[in-house]
Amino acid sequence: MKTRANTNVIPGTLEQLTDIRGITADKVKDICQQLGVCNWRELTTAVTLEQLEGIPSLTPENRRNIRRALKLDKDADHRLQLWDAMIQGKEILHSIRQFPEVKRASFAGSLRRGKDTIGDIDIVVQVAGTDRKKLLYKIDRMPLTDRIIAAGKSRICILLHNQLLAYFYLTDQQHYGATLLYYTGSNRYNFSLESVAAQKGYRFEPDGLFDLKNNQYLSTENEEEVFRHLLLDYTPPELREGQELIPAANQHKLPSLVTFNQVRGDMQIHTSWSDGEESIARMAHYVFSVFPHYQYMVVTDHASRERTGHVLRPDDISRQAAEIKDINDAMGYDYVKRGVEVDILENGELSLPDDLLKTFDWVIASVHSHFTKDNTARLLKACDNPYVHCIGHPSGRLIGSRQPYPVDWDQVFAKAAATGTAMEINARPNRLDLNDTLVKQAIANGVKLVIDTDAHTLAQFDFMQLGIWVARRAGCCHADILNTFTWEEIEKFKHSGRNAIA
Ligand code: DGT
Ligand code: CA
Ligand code: ZN
Repeated sequence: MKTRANTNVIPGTLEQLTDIRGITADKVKDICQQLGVCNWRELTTAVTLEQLEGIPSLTPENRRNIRRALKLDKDADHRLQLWDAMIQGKEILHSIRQFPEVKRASFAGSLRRGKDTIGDIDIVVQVAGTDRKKLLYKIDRMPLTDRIIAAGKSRICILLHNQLLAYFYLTDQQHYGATLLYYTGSNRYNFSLESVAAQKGYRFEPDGLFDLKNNQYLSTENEEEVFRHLLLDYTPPELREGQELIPAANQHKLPSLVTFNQVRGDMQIHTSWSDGEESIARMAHYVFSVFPHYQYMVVTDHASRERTGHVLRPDDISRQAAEIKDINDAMGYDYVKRGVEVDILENGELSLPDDLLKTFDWVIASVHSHFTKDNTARLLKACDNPYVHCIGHPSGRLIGSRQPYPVDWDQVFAKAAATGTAMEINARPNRLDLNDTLVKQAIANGVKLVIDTDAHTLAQFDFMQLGIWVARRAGCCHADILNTFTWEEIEKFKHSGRNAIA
């Protein structure tokens, strides 16, 4: 049984520190007296300055749990890739939505904004009634839960078996909108919402939107209601990274972001002709049935001199073309397009000669070697080749394991726009290349993007959603993304460049 702290000794809300696993009222008293902290802000500063180390009654585990509960235990080198966080987040949502106390639950934080890496999982939960003990008991027994780190009236923090932290923010029906908006962030975006709210006589808080005139919280059952009170258009989570779009949201000028349903086909796929695991026929039939809104899919096996292992050799090309023709004949139309991914060699030349390149429907040129040198010249030369339609994973980064190589992007994007060469948003979880910032720069230069999955297995076609997130965070609309167009329109783009289509 936990003892509540004596408020004569423990100032204000700091008694909530006893919500943290292993932190007794006596330990909170030690913290307050020995560090002289009186509120959460002072406590946060003291924890950041590692002053907890000087308190003998705290074990290392105590100190760690305090840092975890205050979100001060984040490690920039160990952020989870978006895909992995999404899989685990979905499993948590699936579990808690089965509890009768849970009326609504939604991702918040960086996971909802679709950032490429995630520090921790945030979930806003609408709970029925005030008895939250049962909920806590059930959360403790979810398959993914290792242990509960902190449990208070409005916030629960758990450690997952993989050491990731997940936070639940508990609210009710009337405050769900503002609470979800607050915990979706980002921090920078919240600061600007706080000042917009202040100008209108409100206070934007984690617990709701507080009306200073009437001294009460406004009812905000969903985020749309908060935006309406603040006289802003609904701003999708992906656009809530900074403050730049607040004026646009006020003047009805937010971009109409691209959606997954607008995608008409996947444009980078590897089959068993190179390093993929499935035949073309199996991939085609799978994609055709699982993604009914797709109208085409482009097979782009590696025709490489630099890769070891299985690649498409020049004398395979006509046999692969015959196989694709048979599949298309059976399907009744040209669903499968003939593409290829070639290497951009060190001198900027390509791994297939032009007379072979020009026989393909779609040619992706990618850097697969020399990842540390400045690759501007190689990319420029590849764009200049009239048979190259797209640059694959243009920056070369691998999240967590390889930095992007140096490139003068102003030059490359200007060249891509001038030559009508598309840039890829490769949606593999460890690539997400181009990233959101570079995509923003690319579209500002009039460059078209292609979002594709680089699928080597059937399950990897699901990565498309990650690429959509990158594009949306960059503010891309349908017109910026080539594979939201019909194949006929893509043919026009291939022949006449970016001005050929809207
Ligand atoms: P992460 O977890 O590092 O990937 O990034 P976020 O954006 O998920 O940040 P996190 O988990 O620290 O907090 C979730 C959201 O809660 C954050 O995006 C905005 C909101 N938030 C948290 N702390 C503060 C704060 O001190 N001030 C304001 N204005 N917002 C906060
Ligand atoms: Ca987070
Ligand atoms: Zn590649």
